[in-house]
Amino acid sequence: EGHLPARLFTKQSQALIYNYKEAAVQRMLDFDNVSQRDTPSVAGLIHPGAEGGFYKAFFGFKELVIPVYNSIADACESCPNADVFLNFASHRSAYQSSVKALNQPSIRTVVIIAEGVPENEARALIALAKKNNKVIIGPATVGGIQAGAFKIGNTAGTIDNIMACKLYRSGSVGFVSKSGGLSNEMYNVLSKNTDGIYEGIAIGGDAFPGSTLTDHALRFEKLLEVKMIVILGELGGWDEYGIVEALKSGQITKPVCAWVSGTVARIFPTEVQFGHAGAKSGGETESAEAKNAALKGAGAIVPSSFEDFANVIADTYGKLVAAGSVKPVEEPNPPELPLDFKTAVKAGKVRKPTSIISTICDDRGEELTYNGVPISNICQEQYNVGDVIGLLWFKRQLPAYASKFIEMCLKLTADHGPCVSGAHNTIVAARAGKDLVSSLVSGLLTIGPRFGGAIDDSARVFKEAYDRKLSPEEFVEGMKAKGKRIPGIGHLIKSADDIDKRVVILKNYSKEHFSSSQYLDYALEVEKYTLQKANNLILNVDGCIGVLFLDLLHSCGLFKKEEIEEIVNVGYLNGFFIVGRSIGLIGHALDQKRMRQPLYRHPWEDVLYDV
Ligand code: Q5B
Repeated sequence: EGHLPARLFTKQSQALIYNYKEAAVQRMLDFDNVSQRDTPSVAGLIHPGAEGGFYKAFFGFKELVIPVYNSIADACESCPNADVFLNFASHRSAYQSSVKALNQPSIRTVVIIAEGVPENEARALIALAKKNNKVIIGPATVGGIQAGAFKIGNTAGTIDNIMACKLYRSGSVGFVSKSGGLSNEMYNVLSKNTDGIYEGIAIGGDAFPGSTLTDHALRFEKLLEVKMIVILGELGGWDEYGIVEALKSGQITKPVCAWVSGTVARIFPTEVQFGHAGAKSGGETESAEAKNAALKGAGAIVPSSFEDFANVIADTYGKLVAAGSVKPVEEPNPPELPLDFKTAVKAGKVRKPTSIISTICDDRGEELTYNGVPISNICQEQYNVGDVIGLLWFKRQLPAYASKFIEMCLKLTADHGPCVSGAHNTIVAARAGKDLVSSLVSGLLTIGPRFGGAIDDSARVFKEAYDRKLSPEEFVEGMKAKGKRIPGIGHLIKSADDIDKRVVILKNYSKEHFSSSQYLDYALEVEKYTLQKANNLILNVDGCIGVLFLDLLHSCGLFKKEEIEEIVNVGYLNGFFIVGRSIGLIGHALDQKRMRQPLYRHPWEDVLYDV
């Protein structure tokens, strides 16, 4: 004991954080800000196994980019100024990572947060630290803080607590405790009864702490800024007797206020294990009473109970002030820390226009809803894909025959062989080694005015022509005069002689279930006219879906006139071909990949070279 350097931290100290916790990083940086540090106390983060990169956090109002390293050695080499290693590894891996850190020349202090580090490993780490001249704080610790200079991880809790306890500026008390939780309480007590702490350390509650109460009390004795020492011990172990010896031998001369908690243990008839691994009521000498008595006997100022601790501290501090040993602190004006946006929103302190409006689903509650219908209802009540499309596209519950019609459209357009534009593109992309989504998208991109994808346009033109009461001849010749083809008319292989079965199925279904067929009837009159020109100018599958949907929208009684206009103008209906054909395109991509098909090259003889 007594081998630790007096000064562990300064206002320039920097840490590397292993297995970093985002909240702890931000709390350290917020502390830096209110302490008016010029440099952030976090030099780098270590995320073992990650690819490296950067992590963004706030340093005051500004965002800071902190490098992330994938090994301790890399981090230490890149950040030679960082001499504190803050280890957030679990109790399972704290040993290995701490050994690596203790072997780094640039690291001086290793803080081990994990609780439950095996005692043999803790002892091995202590031996290694001694050998390499390093300092360990922990295991099972929250860390420590040098007021206004450097804070370890979550020590002292939230920024509100730091402000309330004035930890952003230096006081004159050196405080050391076993418990991290109680150290937060003591920062409060000390801020009210003294000018606050110079430094506070929680050594951790294990039976074998990396540094002891005595180690830190001896450091405080050497630090000129520390005028009095406050110690909060606990039952179990003999650490407090080191302080007794140091007081007796004159190694500690500064006033020491001490309290050993755990006096309650005497009311239990048998040995009691308290929260900390080291807090065990063992033999008589390990009891809180015995240790308090020994400390008092050696000259420490010991209260009669924990409740009286604050009075004892205030009294001791008052005497130092009266003797002129402590000069009143000049209160700095710490910068106000901006509220985090999320915190401010939660507290109802800010308002901000939203960037996105969504009216179709809500994923914020316990259960996702599609247009207000919980997904469990969708499954339990046997909603089909057509019903889901009804909720998410049309924002209403469609009648069963309509949902079934949508499903038929999806099934009938799912595929039309490998030779059509979409499938061909998908096959070529898959054979070029592209992934599933690229192959799918390559096929989907052909959907448009010529290849399937003429549904919306056909609904638009047939609706306009019918609503304007154009005769089929006027409509067809009018389009021709404008140099336009009629969307939904014509097919490359299907004709009046080789009818498209898909169209037949859709027409039959509509006859059976739809209460009106005005647009279909009109389209069939148009078809009669175009078939006079060429027998492939049939009402094709796109055209048929387009006009049937017009009939459905008009006859189901769920849509107003303006809503139908909007559906047609916005262009909902190609969605059926896109969703349906995606099924087939995925099938083609998988088919090619399954058969390990090589790169496709179109044959020369199939190209007319006319250069
Ligand atoms: N003529 C589909 O053309 C095709 C006319 C027309 C008036 C028309 C053509 C067209 C509109 C777009 C459309 C969806 C390119 C089709 C689909 C999905 C698919 C595919 C599959 C699947 C076929 C010959 C004469 C010319 C033209 C005239 C042609 N179309 N007149 N309105 N619409 N349709 N697309 O056969 O006087 O000689 O100059 O663009 O609805 O893609 O299975 O393959 O599931 O994957 O090459 O079913 O109709 O006709 O260019 O030789 O023209 O007919 O003006 O007259 P063709 P062309 P003229 S469903």
